Amino acid sequence: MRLSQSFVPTLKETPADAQIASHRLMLRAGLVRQTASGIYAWLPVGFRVLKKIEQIVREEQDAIGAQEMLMPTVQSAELWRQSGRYEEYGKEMLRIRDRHERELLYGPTNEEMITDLLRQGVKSYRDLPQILYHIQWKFRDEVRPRFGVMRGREFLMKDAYSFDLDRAGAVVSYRKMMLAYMRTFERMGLKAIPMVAESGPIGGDLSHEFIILARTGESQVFYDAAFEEIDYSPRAFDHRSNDDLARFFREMTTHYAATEEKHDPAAWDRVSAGRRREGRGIEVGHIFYFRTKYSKPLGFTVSGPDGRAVHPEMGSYGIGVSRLVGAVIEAGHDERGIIWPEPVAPYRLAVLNLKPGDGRCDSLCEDFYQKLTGEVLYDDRDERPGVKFADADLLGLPWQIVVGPRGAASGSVELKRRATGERLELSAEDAFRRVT
Ligand code: P5A
Repeated sequence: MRLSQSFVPTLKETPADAQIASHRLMLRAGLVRQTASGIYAWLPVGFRVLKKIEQIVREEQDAIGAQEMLMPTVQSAELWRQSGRYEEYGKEMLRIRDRHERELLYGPTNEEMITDLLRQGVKSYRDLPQILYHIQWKFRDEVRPRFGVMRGREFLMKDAYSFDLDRAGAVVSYRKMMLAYMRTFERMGLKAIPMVAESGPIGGDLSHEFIILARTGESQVFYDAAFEEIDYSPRAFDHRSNDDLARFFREMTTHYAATEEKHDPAAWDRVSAGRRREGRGIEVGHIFYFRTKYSKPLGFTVSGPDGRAVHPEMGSYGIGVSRLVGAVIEAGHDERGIIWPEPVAPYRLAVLNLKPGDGRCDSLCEDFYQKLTGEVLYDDRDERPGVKFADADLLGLPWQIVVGPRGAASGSVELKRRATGERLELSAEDAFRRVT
């Protein structure tokens, strides 16, 4: 992308109303703009990051056999009356009336809708298990939307739903999903820790929150250093073998980890002093096993092996896709700007042309741009070098290639690694080799 022809409205000043680093940086780097309280437009660079995160989430869901689909944002109140949540959800639900005075709502989650859809097509235990997911916008009328996209009113969620014949099956689905979550967050360069959670308005009897560590996180967390050592790569755990899944689940749940609400000082005392870790965290995912909480009131049954009707056992599994953009920035930035982990960076490298119009500079830059199209943000603007350096650090792409007239005359460029600040003077060919 050529910066001279793009809409990347960076800001020099720090926006006054943004309280945390990720919010400030997302506004300053031109990733998002607020259009109404807690509602954001994703500008081109921010949108690319959102899509990259979404794609990693999708690949890890597909890897455990979850099936992607898409449910609408607007739902009818009907099903929510049947589950009893229409009243229960309270003011957080955005209620809408259509021209015929029918009650609709902008979905805060989709348990009712997915249960209704499967009820219409799944009749026998042989059709189970099923895991379905979609990546769709949600609306929750939060009392105090804040921290930018981290607590928005409209936000993008990956929500998956599992249906099993019995408790044993549901537990397998739950464990598969937990393993998929660990891999998902790791691929984004994040260390996530599953913590036993309250299940809140989703309900249920088994629930974990996934917390990533960041200094500015909303909740205080306590955990055993053992989490830093667990290897949950496909090499270590196979998601198809029940033994592997059980072993993985044991590893993830026998070590102590808790948010401040659930913190148990007596259990904490039993973690050896050298292994105790404290920090602050951001909730990026939340999974629930709630048995027949929705299949029962919505009248969803399948015929079991003995011919009797059974309500499928369900779980639901959420990842805050748009929140993750903020969370990744909270976990990786410095005073100059964002430091993207490679897998979610909007582009792999920035090419800074310090003297557009200079024949050698232009041709070296064009060369990089042509060879790596799609992965290059090319700063070809007619701006001072200082502005380009500042914007490149602010935008935080993993690599910068700086092309100035002096080096260009002899075919050399400067390669900078954003994360470390390390710079190297190299021939254009060597620089190209290093970034690819
Ligand atoms: C699980 C999937 C659910 O809604 N139903 C379907 C279950 N869980 S949850 O914990 O309430 O939300 C899942 C994840 O969504 C993110 N999230 C938000 N992100 C941005 N702004 C918000 N206001 C917001 N609320 C929830 C979180 O990452 C949460 O873990």
